[in-house]
Amino acid sequence: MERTFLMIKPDGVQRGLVGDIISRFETKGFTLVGMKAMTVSKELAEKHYAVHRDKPFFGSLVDFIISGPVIAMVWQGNGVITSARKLIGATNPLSAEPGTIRGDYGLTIGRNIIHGSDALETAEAEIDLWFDAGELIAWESCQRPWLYE
Ligand code: DAT
Ligand code: MG
Repeated sequence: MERTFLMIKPDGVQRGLVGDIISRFETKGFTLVGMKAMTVSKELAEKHYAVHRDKPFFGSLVDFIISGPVIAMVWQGNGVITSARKLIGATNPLSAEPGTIRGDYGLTIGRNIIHGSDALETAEAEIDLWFDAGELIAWESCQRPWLYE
């Protein structure tokens, strides 16, 4: 089953949005298979955003991610990578549709509340980067027959 890496950024934690955000993925039908509250080291933040290292916003992005606790999560389900990106909304919250997390809660691109992996390869790499195998659980929701035919 497909898995993705989601991370509620420090602004989402500080603003008390953790419960609402988790609820959106839970009620969609996805399964939470790993979660931890943590502060992020500079090294981990730089690795996670390595693809952006030459961008002008890289330094402020890393400083933001290490500025307070985050909630790192792995979610599982049919089409979860693309679906989670849709539930999250466009990178710039002002362009994100109402009903999406960023569209409902954000105002600026540098405070856009949550990260979600953008493709199968990045999801696998990010799960490996953020979690040890022993931190992920294998389980099946009792809702499964009512979510999948
Ligand atoms: P996403 O988080 O939607 O995958 P991304 O991978 O293009 O977006 O960029 C990673 C993060 O970097 C993004 O969530 C916020 C920040 N960012 C992106 N573009 C930016 C910009 N033009 N100015 C400031 N921050 C930016
Ligand atoms: Mg991205």
